[in-house]
Amino acid sequence: MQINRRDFVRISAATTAAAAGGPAVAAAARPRAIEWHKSVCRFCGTGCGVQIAVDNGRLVALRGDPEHPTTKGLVCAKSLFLPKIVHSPTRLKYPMIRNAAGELERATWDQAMDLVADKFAQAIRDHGADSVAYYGSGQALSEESYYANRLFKGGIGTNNVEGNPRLCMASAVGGYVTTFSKDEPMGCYDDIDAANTFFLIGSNTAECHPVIFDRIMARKQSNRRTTVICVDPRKSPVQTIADLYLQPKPGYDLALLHAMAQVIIEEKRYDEAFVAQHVNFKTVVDGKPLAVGFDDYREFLADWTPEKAGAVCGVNPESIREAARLFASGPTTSFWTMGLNQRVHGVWANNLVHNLHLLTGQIGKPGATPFSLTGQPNACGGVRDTGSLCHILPYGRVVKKAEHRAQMEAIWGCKPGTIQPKPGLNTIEMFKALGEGKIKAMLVLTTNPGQSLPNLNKHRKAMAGDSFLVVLDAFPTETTKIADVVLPAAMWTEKSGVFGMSERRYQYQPSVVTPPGEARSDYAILVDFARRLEARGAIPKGYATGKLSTTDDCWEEMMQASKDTAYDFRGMPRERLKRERGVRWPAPTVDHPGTARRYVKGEDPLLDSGPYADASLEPGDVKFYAAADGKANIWLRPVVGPAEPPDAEYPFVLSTGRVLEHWHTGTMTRAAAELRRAQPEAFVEIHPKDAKALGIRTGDRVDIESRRGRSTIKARVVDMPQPGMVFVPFHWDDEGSLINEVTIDAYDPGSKQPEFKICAVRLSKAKS
Ligand SMILES: Nc1nc2c(c(=O)[nH]1)N[C@H]1C(S)=C(S)[C@@H](COP(=O)(O)OP(=O)(O)OC[C@H]3O[C@@H](n4cnc5c(=O)[nH]c(N)nc54)[C@H](O)[C@@H]3O)O[C@H]1N2
Ligand SMILES: Nc1nc2c(c(=O)[nH]1)N[C@H]1C(S)=C(S)[C@@H](COP(=O)(O)OP(=O)(O)OC[C@H]3O[C@@H](n4cnc5c(=O)[nH]c(N)nc54)[C@H](O)[C@@H]3O)O[C@H]1N2
Ligand code: SF4
Ligand SMILES: [Mo]
Repeated sequence: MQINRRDFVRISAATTAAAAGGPAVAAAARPRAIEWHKSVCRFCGTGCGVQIAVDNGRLVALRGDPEHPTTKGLVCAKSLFLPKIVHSPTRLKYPMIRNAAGELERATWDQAMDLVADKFAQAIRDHGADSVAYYGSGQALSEESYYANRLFKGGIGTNNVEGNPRLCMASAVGGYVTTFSKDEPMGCYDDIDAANTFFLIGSNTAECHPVIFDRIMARKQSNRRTTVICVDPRKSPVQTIADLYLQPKPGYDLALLHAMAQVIIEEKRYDEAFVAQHVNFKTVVDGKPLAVGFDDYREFLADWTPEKAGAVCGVNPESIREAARLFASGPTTSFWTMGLNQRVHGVWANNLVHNLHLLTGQIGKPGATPFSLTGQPNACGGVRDTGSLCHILPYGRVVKKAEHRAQMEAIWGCKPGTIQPKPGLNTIEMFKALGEGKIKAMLVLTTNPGQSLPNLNKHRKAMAGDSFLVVLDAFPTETTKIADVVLPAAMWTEKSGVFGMSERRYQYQPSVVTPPGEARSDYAILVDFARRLEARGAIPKGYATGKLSTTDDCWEEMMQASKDTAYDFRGMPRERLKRERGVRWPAPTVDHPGTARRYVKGEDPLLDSGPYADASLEPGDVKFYAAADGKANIWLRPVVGPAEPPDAEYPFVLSTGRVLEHWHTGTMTRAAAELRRAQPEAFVEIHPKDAKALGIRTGDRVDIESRRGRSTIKARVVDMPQPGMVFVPFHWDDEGSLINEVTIDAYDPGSKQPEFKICAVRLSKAKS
């Protein structure tokens, strides 16, 4: 079947809309032998409920699950090809060890695992616990991340636990924590059906969270008062449904957000009672937070009138005023993703969106919520909630607090003092340390840093160097190419466990087919690894399994670890999750239905009992209970531009991101011929004005060069990026086309998230 992209996008829209009906890819299915199972899409953080058909031990079809309470039978195109991807002939099937000639050679599991355990145990013995590291993923199951975190922090005794959510959600975490004192969105997808204003900033919702986008469109169709504001320097498909489109200069929308607040105050559109009751104002002086007042905020904003801000961010002042008015009228739901997070001021950008919600009281009521869309299927439940980053511990705890360490040591059954008080290395520092030989052994799981890290020339060298790199993946990748040991992993429905998506819903995915060749689940591999470390004395006796031999056992411990925390999900035993279409935490008891809106009395059970209970509240009252005084913070943040703005030598802004049909480094989606055909190769979008000046036409090969590296990629001349900006998706790995060799690894000092969205480049038509 030959389909071009236009057909493809049409088909995807149709399948998204119609998926509630019947099986969309059921042609191969013979009704007699088919069994249908409920499951979860393994791609984006929307977390769509799906049904999958198994025939003779193989996945043969996928359809949206019409019984799913919030995704309601909708799915997008990528998920329809999951059965094909899982059964792709290109899957990794056997363990492999790099031989003396530098080639990967098939090995037995015992050989490979003994080598891995020897190398880690030796590093720990000779160089200490901090000479080893774990680099995981928001696509691993919750139990996998929890177990790895437990093994490294509580077993080995190192906080060198990181993962790709550092590249993705760290600034959103920083934003929620600094504003509300706890991570994770408080709203839910139901809010879409009640919102009148959608503020979509730095999110290509149409291509990256298509089912959420469909739901926004459905709201717009059914309610004529609904307006969509889109803020993006590039005209992504979101802009096509926007009633108001603001196109700021890349990296300067902090000015725009302050100007909206300035208008809201100036025109008295703020919610005085809400602010008085629920908000503190804060600034930072000499590196320390300082409480200020509403008048200080008003004064601070005087520098950010729409005229002044417009001059900085390039948006016309009247549009800023209109955006502010629409925002204040509400109910307003904001969605944002990497356009705000992947910035050196990502945390501040997140704070400034929260500021607008707090100022206008657009929070804690139906349709009104600041909602950071999570990228990966399990960045929220799996990595943020389980605390699998270098500075945090499960369920809102942090390594710096002695009390939190002691709690986790008791739950994990490790010796007091095992968990280190100092955060480990963050992702960029960790790969730097690998290159410098300070990290001697690293385990990489369900992520492909050999393609997805910024400033790749530097970090690939580190990965390919003398240190020992072991990679668990389902497909060959740019990272397996340079690994010392490659372990074949079972993927998606070849294993069972939990995914937790953007709206705090934890969903169970059953194992329904067997993995190819000798592939094993990541959990089984981790447990095997831990047992071998135990045998070598690198972790205490009995720590490897304790009671955690299976993901089911692990889930039991995880539920208990959430007791008395703001995440309480003790009401979600396995049996319940197997039966229901997921449950949104908090859900402290099995009879609790789950929480649509956190921090709202009458909805959030934590306001009724437990450490955060408050009997003085009336139903509907809001309390940001994670803060000692129950209030949230409006931050007075400075406006600062990107780390590397364009200049005379490198006059263009390079921005990178995604397309509908592919997933990240493309290892999975390129395995489906239909997706590959729809978007076969890397491209760079260039504005027609710039293309004309450079003599470049669609189809020409273009050299894109930064201070760090060069890619050569085919041009698409389109009026999508603004003049002076080019856009490249990072899904392809053909020779010379790795765009991350060009990007910058400067990162936000708070969240440590790199600025994938902005760096300076020069462009020229390639010689050949
Ligand atoms: N099809 C598909 N869907 C996916 C993924 C995928 O790989 N493919 N990945 C998933 C993951 S992990 C993630 S993190 C999400 C990412 O989802 P998104 O963040 O929506 O996607 P991106 O394409 O990375 O970037 C979004 C937009 O940010 C804009 N942007 C760049 N600079 C700025 C700026 O300075 N200000 C503002 N306001 N906007 C800016 C870009 O122009 C771009 O349109 O998608 C998830 N969904
Ligand atoms: N230039 C640029 N770079 C970026 C970004 C950007 O916007 N621009 N975005 C960043 C963001 S937000 C993200 S989230 C990262 C994503 O970056 P990565 O996580 O590196 O990208 P993926 O392709 O999702 O890698 C997941 C890998 O896991 C494998 N896999 C799938 N299922 C399983 C499984 O069950 N077990 C195991 N062991 N392996 C499995 C897949 O084959 C794949 O190789 O990229 C970051 N890099
Ligand atoms: S929107 Fe995301 S979760 Fe839903 S089907 Fe598409 S890729 Fe999967
Ligand atoms: Mo992401």
